[in-house]
Amino acid sequence: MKAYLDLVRSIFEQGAWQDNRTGVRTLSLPGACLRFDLRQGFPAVTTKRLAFKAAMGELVGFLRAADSAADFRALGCRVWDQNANENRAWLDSPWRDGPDDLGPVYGVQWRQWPAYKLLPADAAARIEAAQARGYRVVGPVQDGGAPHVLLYKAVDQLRACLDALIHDPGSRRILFHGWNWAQIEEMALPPCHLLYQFLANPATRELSLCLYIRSNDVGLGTPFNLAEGAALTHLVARLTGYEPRWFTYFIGDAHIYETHVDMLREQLDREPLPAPRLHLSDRIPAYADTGRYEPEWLERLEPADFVLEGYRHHPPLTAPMAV
Ligand code: UFP
Repeated sequence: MKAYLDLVRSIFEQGAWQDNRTGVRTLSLPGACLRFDLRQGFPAVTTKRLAFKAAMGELVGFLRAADSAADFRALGCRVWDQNANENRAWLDSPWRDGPDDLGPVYGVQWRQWPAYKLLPADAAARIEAAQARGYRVVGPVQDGGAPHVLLYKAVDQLRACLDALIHDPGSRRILFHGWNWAQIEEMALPPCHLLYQFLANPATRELSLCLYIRSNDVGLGTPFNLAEGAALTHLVARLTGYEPRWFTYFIGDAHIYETHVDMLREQLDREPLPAPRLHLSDRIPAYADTGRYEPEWLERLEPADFVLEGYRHHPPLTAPMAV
């Protein structure tokens, strides 16, 4: 994880202090990129202890379209508690539906992105085409003084990516997105990691991921987000018949909170240890071996299906999360 420490160092060297909505200042660097060869090991931070189980609990919550902090807690992940129940702006929001509610965050967009079509009532061919793509008629409506039909479907973007990896792997359009403009205000936290693009090479049987994160808390968020992105690449590769290869991680606003400076300076004084390896439970079927495509494993997974092997790390370090 030298790449992580290099990022921390470059923020200390080139970043500038900035105010933000949390009230805790950050040292920010606009634009950064980390790249990992997943064949060489799993990108777990070693200069402190990575909360691996909690990270996998969060990832499994995303895969199940979790929308409440209670769902994440049940999976062993408490990182959503504060965002659900302590952020003043969210507590006052008309969209918040009681304690623990998060709104349609991450996984809801990944698995159930709401899509609507408003079509003229006489556009029979288009209405039929939409229905053939899974849209159902919500009802007749008037729009602009003319009769229309409103249609709806929940788009399972992640599943569509897996389908494409099976049926059209050379495609350069295999991606899912979390930034749904129509629902941003309904979320406890607008997505940080928001654009995931899978790149498959049927010739080498390698699967790569490019991940874009608009805003990243480098002290607490980055280690978590790296682990989740890499684990997702392993999982998708297993289910679609590939080996995980390149994981490229793009950051928009890469920042260090003022309250994390000591923790990160301490980590820079520590020598990184060799990367561990990720073992995915044997119960998750490998498409490469079985030839059977079983995307329903996306929902069946448990956090314990991800096991980190040979993980050596320096003593744990903690710092408060800015909410
Ligand atoms: N943050 C991350 N990774 C995440 C996540 C949040 O680093 O997966 F959900 C951090 C980034 C930032 C804050 O410090 O949370 C979000 O604040 P904002 O929306 O103002 O960028």
